[in-house]
Amino acid sequence: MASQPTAATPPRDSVNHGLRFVVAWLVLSVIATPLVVIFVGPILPPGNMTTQAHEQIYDNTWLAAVSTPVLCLVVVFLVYAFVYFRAPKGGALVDGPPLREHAGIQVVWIVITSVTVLMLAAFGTYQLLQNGSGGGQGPSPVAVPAGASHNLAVQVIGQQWEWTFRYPSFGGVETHELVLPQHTSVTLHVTSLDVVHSFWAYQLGVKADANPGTDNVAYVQTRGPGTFQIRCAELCGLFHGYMFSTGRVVSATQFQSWAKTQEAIYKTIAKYVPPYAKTYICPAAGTSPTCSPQPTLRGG
Ligand SMILES: [Cu+2]
Repeated sequence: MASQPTAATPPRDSVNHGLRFVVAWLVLSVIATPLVVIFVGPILPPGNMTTQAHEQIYDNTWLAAVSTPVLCLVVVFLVYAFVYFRAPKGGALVDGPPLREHAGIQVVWIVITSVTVLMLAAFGTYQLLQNGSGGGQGPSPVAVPAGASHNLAVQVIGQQWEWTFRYPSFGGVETHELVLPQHTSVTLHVTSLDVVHSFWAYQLGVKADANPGTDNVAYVQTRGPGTFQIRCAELCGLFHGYMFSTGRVVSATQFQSWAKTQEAIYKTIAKYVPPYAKTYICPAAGTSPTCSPQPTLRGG
């Protein structure tokens, strides 16, 4: 039904605001998106210490690129509304014409947002399946990189409130520093002695929950050399905020030399430490063949 202009519903002006808005949004998006990819992409987190972290930067760059037009939409809408739909100075505050449903806009909106979300979900799943993307996959990983059975294994043990690292291929040596050789495929076995922690090695691009009685596996391929930050990312008690340390990615020669030194130091205390096992707390006696129940020897 054609509406007649009344005092309550002022006549529509001749300007096609919709078209002008869409053109302004498209122009800004076409300019802003490549600038974000070129200048913001390289400084996005988490870092370049592993292939997985490097790929996460790539993923984050994609996310930033896809969300740039959305940000432009909001900015253009705000600026356009401020400029063109302000109440005239000194004029009466008059409400605009009522908004009615518009099937075309609704369909376009649903299609664009659905395609965007589904595309990102498919992209994320593909990336995840390539090499695990640095995430903890539990005791039976699905996304296993090629040749993972030859990886350097390192166990990450969380307890209130520190991290310990064990190297089963170096006599089960325990250290308080995580040192990894450059250009090496590493399998991280993350577990806990008490409550739930989360092993977050920022520049390695690794985040894996440390659950008592669980061997949570994550894969990384180191790059480096350099240092990386380790934090607990799961509230685990009073001193959770102090549960952090620094790790290093070093050359293969430096790693061998460091590991041999640690092994020599460790020999004197090895008899007091439980033998290397995938977990140190059994969920229930005899339910797991890899579980070696130990009394709570470590850390008192
Ligand atoms: Cu914590």
